[in-house]
Amino acid sequence: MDDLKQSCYELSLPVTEKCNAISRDIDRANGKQMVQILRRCDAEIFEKKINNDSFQQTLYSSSVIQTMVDVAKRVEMILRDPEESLIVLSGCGTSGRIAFLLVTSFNEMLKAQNQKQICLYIIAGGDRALLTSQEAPEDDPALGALTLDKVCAGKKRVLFIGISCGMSAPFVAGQLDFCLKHLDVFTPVLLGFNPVHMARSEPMQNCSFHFKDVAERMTAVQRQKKAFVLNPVLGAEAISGSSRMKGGSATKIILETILLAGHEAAFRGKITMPECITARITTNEMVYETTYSHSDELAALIHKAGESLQMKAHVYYIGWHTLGVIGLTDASECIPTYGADFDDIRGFINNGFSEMKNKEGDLSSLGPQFVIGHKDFVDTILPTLSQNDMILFLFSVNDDLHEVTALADQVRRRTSNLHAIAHDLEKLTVPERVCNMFKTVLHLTWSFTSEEVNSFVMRQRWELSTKWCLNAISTGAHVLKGKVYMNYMIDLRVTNSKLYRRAINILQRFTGCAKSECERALLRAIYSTDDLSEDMTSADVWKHTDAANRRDQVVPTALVMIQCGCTLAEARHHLDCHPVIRDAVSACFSSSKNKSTVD
Ligand code: S6P
Repeated sequence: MDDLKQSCYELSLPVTEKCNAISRDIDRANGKQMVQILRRCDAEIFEKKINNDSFQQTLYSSSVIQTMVDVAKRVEMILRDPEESLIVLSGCGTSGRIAFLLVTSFNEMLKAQNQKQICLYIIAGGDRALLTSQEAPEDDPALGALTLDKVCAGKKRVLFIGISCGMSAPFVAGQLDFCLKHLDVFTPVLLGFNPVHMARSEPMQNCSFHFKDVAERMTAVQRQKKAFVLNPVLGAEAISGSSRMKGGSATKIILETILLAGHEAAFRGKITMPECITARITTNEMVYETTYSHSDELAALIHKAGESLQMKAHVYYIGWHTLGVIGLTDASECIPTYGADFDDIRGFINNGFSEMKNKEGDLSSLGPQFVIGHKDFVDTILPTLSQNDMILFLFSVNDDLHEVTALADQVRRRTSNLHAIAHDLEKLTVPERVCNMFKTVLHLTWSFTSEEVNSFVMRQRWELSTKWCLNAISTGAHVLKGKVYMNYMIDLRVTNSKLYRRAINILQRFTGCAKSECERALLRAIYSTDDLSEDMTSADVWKHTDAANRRDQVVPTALVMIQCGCTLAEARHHLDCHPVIRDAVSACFSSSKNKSTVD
């Protein structure tokens, strides 16, 4: 694509789908360079201006901080008068998983103080989506509204926070629309990371409105403080569209800040001021600094995980308490993001589901993806563990270190490929004999005020830091495996309408062809034919994504077909000859370049 065409094309994309110039060459980077690239991309979360554009509001913008203050005041109101009230956090994929983590932690905090647990999470696809990829329910606005209606039945006051990083999920749009129709009960909040005019404007399943419509209606109602849109811009993701990274981190930072501020106001009489919100964000910025200051160890862990995946072996995260949840979340995201198998990167948590405290309880009967306890790891994985498998322990000094050492001991009897991310405190460090059990230890020592020690705040920072590390490790490992071309995950699974659009965008981006041509090639790959029937071309997106769910490599196949002007069979043959996607795409571009030179 020539430069002008390319920049017009980029401009047309919402920020969350754009290609980040910082990570453009991430596919050629080694572990150390990758850490630096990710560090710079994550720094954008806290930047005052993105791309020197002073019109875009960012996390520290006064308008964003003020909206956070306003929403925190709603939290305070509900905490002061919890009878018949609820705070609901809802989202799809990673956004739903972060909602789950925040809600369970916040409820724990309320319980510890003998307060009513008034927080609830909704994740599209139900609790199974906490551990596996359930992308299709994301497309259903009616399901979103229905689920919300059900959980709020009989409530008089509900603060609803709908999270959609890309401001695109129909499931969340349906819920916000429902709230807007019942403003007597609901105060809706939209959390996302695009300007409102970039919210998605495609039609939704059986629906008369689209996401952008809802976002605009929300903005209009915001003037009367009956609804709130929280949408700072964070810059593009390091892997284009992968909102589990910056989007997920910023969701955690923003909502924890709001919930805690509301809590402090309700129970400690601390009036929520913009300065307290800003100070909390700055603390998270320090977590970012501290985490990335361990770049050598992080690079070593990326390298190790990459080696394991390259050898078709596995990476296992063994986490304690909420660090276990962070591990499970990161692992489950590799399935939709990188088309990974569920056991390529897998997470385990102490005490399994009883530690998760999810709504639907023990899901282990649903299949091997739902087997998540340390004991399950010992029973099912440990006996077959090989030296190529990487094991990564995630714990803090507050966890049961006897348990940590006992399990590490068991693992060491089978492999030395054992590493750890360990958090401790200046005044309470993880003993050296524990650290010595691991080959690489990313050892983070934190300084907390005496008020913060043993508080939820401390745990939240460890979680965020661990999230940054694991995102870097799993992203880096898949890049090293050759799953990424430039900073695009080309071999994405086209399992919902957002991913269908992204697939067409990627094809346009790399071939420079018209949208219609790219869509035809994509459909040929999805329906596995060179001759598309009328039925196929006229079907709606949901039919396409349903069919695409059962096919492998649809986007690479379409790309090769367009680029080389070849048949489906020829394209598949080309991909079979190059098992590494990055090499397949490079080879296809160089062969088509040579061909056009000869022509
Ligand atoms: C993204 C992740 C997805 C998203 C989900 C919701 O890295 O794989 O599961 O979280 O699609 O996206 P959004 O934009 O509505 O938060």
